Amino acid sequence: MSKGLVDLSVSRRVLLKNTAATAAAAAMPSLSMTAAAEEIKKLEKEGWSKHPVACTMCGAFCGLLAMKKEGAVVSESTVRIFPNPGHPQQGYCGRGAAAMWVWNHPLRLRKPLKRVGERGEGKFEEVTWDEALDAIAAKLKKLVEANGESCISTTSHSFSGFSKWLTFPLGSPNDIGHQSTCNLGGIAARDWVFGKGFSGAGKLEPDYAHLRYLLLIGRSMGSSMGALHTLNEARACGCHVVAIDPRMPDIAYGNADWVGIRPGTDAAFVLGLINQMIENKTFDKEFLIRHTNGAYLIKSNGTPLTEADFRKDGSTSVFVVANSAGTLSLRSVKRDEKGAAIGFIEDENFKPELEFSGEAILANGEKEPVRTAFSVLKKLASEYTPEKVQEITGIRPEALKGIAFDYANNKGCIDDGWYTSKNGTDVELYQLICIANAMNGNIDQPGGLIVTAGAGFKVPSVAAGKGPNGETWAMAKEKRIDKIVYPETSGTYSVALDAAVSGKPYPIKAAFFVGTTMFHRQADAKKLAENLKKLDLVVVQDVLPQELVDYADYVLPATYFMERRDMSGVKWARDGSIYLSDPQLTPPKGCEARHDVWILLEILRRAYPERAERVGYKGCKTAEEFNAYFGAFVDRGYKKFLDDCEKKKPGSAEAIRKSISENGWATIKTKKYGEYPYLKPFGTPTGKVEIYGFKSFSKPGYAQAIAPISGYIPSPAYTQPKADSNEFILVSGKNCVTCSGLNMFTQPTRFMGDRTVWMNPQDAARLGIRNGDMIEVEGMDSGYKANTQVTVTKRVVPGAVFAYGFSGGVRTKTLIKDPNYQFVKEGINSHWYDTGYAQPVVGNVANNSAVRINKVRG
Ligand SMILES: Nc1nc2c(c(=O)[nH]1)N[C@H]1C(S)=C(S)[C@@H](COP(=O)(O)OP(=O)(O)OC[C@H]3O[C@@H](n4cnc5c(=O)[nH]c(N)nc54)[C@H](O)[C@@H]3O)O[C@H]1N2
Ligand SMILES: Nc1nc2c(c(=O)[nH]1)N[C@H]1C(S)=C(S)[C@@H](COP(=O)(O)OP(=O)(O)OC[C@H]3O[C@@H](n4cnc5c(=O)[nH]c(N)nc54)[C@H](O)[C@@H]3O)O[C@H]1N2
Ligand code: SF4
Ligand SMILES: [Mo]
Repeated sequence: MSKGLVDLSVSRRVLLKNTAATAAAAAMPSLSMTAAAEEIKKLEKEGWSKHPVACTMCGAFCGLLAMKKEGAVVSESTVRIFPNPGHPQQGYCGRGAAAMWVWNHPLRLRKPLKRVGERGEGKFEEVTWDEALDAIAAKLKKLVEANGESCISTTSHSFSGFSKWLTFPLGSPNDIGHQSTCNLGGIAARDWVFGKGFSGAGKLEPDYAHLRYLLLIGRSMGSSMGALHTLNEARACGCHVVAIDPRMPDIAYGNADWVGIRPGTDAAFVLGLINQMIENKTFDKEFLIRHTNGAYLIKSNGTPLTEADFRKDGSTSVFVVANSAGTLSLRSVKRDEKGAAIGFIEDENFKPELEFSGEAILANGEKEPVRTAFSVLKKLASEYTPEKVQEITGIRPEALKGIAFDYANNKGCIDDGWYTSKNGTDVELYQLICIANAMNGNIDQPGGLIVTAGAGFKVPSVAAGKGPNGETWAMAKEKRIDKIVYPETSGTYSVALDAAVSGKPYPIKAAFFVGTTMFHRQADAKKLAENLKKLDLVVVQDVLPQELVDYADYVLPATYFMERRDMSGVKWARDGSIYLSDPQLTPPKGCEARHDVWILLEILRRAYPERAERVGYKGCKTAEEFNAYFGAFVDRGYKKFLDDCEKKKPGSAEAIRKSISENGWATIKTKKYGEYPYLKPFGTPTGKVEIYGFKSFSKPGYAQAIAPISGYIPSPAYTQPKADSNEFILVSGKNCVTCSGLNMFTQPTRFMGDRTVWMNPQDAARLGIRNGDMIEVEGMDSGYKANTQVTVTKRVVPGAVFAYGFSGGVRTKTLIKDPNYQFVKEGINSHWYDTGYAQPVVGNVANNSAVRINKVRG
């Protein structure tokens, strides 16, 4: 052990002691927002009413509080937005604060529109709801009759809870989410390391409130306000934050460090970090032996040694470890009669060797060289010396060593990421990040990467073949289309778009876009436009005239979160909590916006009344009638939830009801640390944290696509730029004031938004470019050219340029006439340049791209 490094056997004891302190910390109120709380109180005294809101200005569902001046005309000054004090995911960023700038926005979609020109031309005429809904329903019916239900698709960003109300009762499996452009890289990585049930959004999270040291690798934090607020509690107690990013994220304006990295090279950095931990013996050896598959034996072909290898009737789910004497012991997951993992079958007294290598005698008598999974990791990591890491990433050896020291010494955590659709190598990267967390032994421990507690709150809803009132029906026989191409995806909508052109694996004819920009979401804007033109029916439900509307046959004005009631589990919180969103606003005068689900169910009812009845829907004329129909599900879910809570703990229902009515949220279940995988198995084949992913061997072709563990792979998604030339990697990301599909249209964004491209002074000097110059951004792979302004700043590393996503570059043709809103057309959209490359098997896409920066003369 090197001098000065912590002895982990000691730190484990310290950690245990810390658990008591942690419980106390959990009971403490979160960072006080005194000024806001006082202002809220003052307004209440003056007769303003409180309305808790789950914000979807960016789709993170943070807790806000809308204060409404009762009796006054609704406007930005009579409905004021605050953080909801004490909320487990307390929001309030520049975007959330701008929520009321959307409500009566001059560009707000107010009436149903019917396309009168070509797709993409943006020529529309206003029609009535009946005209629009009847025409869409008739077309839908025709398409279903000719092609079957599966030709109808829906997609969304934050509203898949809505979009599925068309596809599922219709019988189509094709409600396909946005994940391939967002968090799919991270989901798949967690699937590989922690397994099914532990990979979805919010299930595994850094224990933000109790972190001692946080490493952010391609995670800006400032864009996810609720988590940042919680993290700030830990920062106030001394948690140090380091961001590894090609551009300096806002969080580094405070006491956090920024370490610049060449885009797409992060795997080399993480392997270098793991290598340092192994060389300095600062990794948690005990944790690796007991709670990961590090000691499990691997054969020469890379597959795990199982009982089936040396016993004819042996199982392939029973794995093998060896001790230093070469004695073998078997390990497997204990399952109940339904197959659910409930524990481990292993000899606890057996001491496996973490670095064993030797020969196993197989059932057929042959000798097979074996070594442990950890040995494979160690060998791979050993190639990533600090000097090698510098060569690949540009990070200085001292910086790597310092981070490795602090990370181990503080038992830190590496954020497992959110937006993870960058370079087409994201699954492997986030897999390594999960493994590096295991190296620190801080899984499900205070201040580590934890399994969050769920509240268990469910509202009766629609699923494939199942209605909210217990109805059942047969779905179309086809599998969800993206799952055919990418079996491990949780949503790759580009497959549906491609099928509109190719008819493969089967034809898609109609697309319903329920709250998603598409042009700012989806890589390869050119292909998107072409695909949209090939569909037989395109319907867009939105609040504002995104570029996508120009391709719609019908544009339907939807209400937004400030105008509807909703109740659900708090998304990004350690403790299981529920929220009520209760803003009580109606659309402004002259705006005929309707609830997204009403729109979808009306279309279904007009085409197939009996299928709408599958979800108990017989038609609602007014918004009130619909709110009664849809709200009844929430009420039923809430009542059942309260009844269940009361049964489990008498008196709890009243406490929850009180908390919900006073605060808009209630915490139901407190997180218990140290459960996974100590007492309960993860969802992996071994039930352990898999530092070597056995999932790679679960299906043919998987291991070729996603190896059990990978080294640095240069991005296959774009042409690698030449060094010291005018070629760059274009990266994007978000910030805490602007840049989201809704927010990009608001007046605050006009003045605070950054629609420029950032370039390092070193590159700018070489190219003769000055701050504020106009430059031409030319796609090296796409060929697309557009001009924009440049910001010359040290906040981006040499060789990379940065532009915010959802920040300008809107090309809507006719619906944006107001001179005050021309600013949304400024700047670039990074999807003009990326290639749409998706990783095989998983289907996550890469949004980074390669561009040439040309100086504009004149
Ligand atoms: N402003 C804003 N905030 C949002 C949203 C929004 O639309 N707008 N949406 C919400 C959603 S849907 C999500 S998923 C979360 C995302 O929340 P985060 O994941 O925290 O935020 P991003 O800004 O997307 O972070 C991506 C970071 O990766 C960096 N990056 C790009 N390429 C590379 C690379 O190759 N290597 C490394 N190391 N870094 C790289 C970018 O510079 C950026 O700082 O934000 C939520 N908050
Ligand atoms: N270059 C680049 N690309 C990215 C990212 C990036 O950082 N950089 N981020 C990626 C990520 S993480 C994600 S999640 C995706 C997100 O991509 P999008 O799905 O486009 O996400 P949003 O910004 O949430 O867009 C929401 C849309 O819904 C509309 N809307 C808002 N509320 C409602 C409502 O209640 N009903 C209806 N019908 N419409 C509504 C808004 O006006 C807006 O058009 O983009 C991905 N693409
Ligand atoms: S991060 Fe901001 S915009 Fe996004 S949900 Fe939270 S408060 Fe709203
Ligand atoms: Mo996202």
